[in-house]
Amino acid sequence: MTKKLLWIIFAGTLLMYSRPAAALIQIKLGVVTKPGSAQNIVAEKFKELVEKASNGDINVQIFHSKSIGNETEILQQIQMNTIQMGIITAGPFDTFDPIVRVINYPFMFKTHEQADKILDGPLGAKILKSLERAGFKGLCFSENGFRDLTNNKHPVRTPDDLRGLKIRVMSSVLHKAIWQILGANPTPMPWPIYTELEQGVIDGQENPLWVIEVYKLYEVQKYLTLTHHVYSPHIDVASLKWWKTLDANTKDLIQKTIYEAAVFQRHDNRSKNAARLAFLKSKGMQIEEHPDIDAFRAKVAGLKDMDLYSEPRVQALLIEMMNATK
Ligand code: EAX
Repeated sequence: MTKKLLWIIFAGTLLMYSRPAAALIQIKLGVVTKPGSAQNIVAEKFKELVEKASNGDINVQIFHSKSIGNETEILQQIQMNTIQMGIITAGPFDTFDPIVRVINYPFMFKTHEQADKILDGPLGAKILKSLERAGFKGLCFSENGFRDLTNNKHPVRTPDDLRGLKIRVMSSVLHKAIWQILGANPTPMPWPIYTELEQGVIDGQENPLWVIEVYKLYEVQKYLTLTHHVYSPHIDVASLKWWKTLDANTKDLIQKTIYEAAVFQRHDNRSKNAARLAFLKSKGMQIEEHPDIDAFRAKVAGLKDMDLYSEPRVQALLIEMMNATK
């Protein structure tokens, strides 16, 4: 063996064992909400699991509380790979890929178990796969939960009670259409919206119970109606551009740990709902627990025939999903 070759082997061995302590893969992960939120619980659990499973080779830095922009802006940064991952509510995805409207179709999912079965199964996989055309690697679904309505004007039991109510909705064509067809006056706005509610720029909003508690919306909203009108998942995504640079083992590890974090968070969220309702009552919210859901459902029935579902692949998946969730 030549001296030179020996030297190369020696140097190579040295390099292998003297790897710097810094992580090999840095992941910047964006969520729009604050610590204690559903999205942050997924993010923190994922960080814990993936850093441990990779022995520190992967490091996750979480950006929360709008520190890198609203949800649409985070998604744009993920497309460009300036941010590698995000835990983002499905609503604002619908301008990037209309197929996401299928999972946000009102009254589609009846139970948490059904949502899990569909979203973790082949239909959910179709949606995750479709996101590649917009530059996202869809990894899995965690949850915001079933959305309920709050407002500060009067109790709401039927769609007739919505007339004239100014409701903040997510930046989503579908969510705006839902509240328009129900007879309210919807305004899309990015999250958060406490000040707008406080100042009366809007009368109400719709979100799962954890949001009303964590963001203290009970301070500025008197009436809560358990409409459960939309099951609202988060889509846990990576930048497709970035994803393509990873080796198979790293991809597996990320895929496995993000899913574990998602399942952990879904259960965590569901286990707290009864206590949240009691808490909101104790804070003086007036709660309509049994609104006329059939009337709400009848009002939104025409949505499936509207333009926002007209693209053939979107329409086809909508029908498939409706049949699977009957
Ligand atoms: O979790 O903008 C919204 O209403 C979303 O639900 C937000 O991510 C809060």
